[in-house]
Amino acid sequence: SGKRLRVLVDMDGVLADFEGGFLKKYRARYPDEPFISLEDRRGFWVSTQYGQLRSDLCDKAISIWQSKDFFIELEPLPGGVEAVKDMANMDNTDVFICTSPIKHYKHCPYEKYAWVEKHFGHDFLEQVILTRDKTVITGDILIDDKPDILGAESKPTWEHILFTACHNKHLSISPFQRRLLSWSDDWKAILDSKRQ
Ligand code: UMP
Repeated sequence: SGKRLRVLVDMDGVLADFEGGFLKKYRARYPDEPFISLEDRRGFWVSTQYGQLRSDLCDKAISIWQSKDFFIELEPLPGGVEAVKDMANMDNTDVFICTSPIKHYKHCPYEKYAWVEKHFGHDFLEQVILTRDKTVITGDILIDDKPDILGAESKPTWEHILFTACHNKHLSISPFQRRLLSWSDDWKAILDSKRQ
């Protein structure tokens, strides 16, 4: 009953394994440089933590995700693709993949579309939203691993569900914020809680 539910699902760190893909390619390209294990990751920005480790490592980290084939070769996170396909097939439910491309645009936006086509099929490209500001996109729920999602709209329409990732799992969040621990967690209950 009631109106349709609109779910926005982030890509990097929620559907695609950005952290794992980064670490693998960083270690392959810079085998003699120090690195941060996924267990030791803190803070959303990989480049910031590498810069704190040694200042020149910030640019080395950035060079990894600016490279051709970085985004297309990211592995899907467990259960994510299946969950989003299930969600998209539910009654009264619209799902959009809402993702922020990097400003080095040579490969990333293209490869984000190609990744969605590869894992969801060509028709699902209709559901892709590329934006650097998710606050101006309307929806009921935004499932995203970034703890602070800010932008031009100070009162976004969506409730942010924090998707647990290596960099945010130790964060204590407001008792009003909800988490999705993984795609094995009860995402259907979160959707149902927002239905009229
Ligand atoms: N990103 C950076 N620097 C980092 C980590 C990630 O630029 O240290 C990029 C990768 C994604 C974007 O393109 O930021 C994050 O997008 P969302 O997950 O917020 O959609």
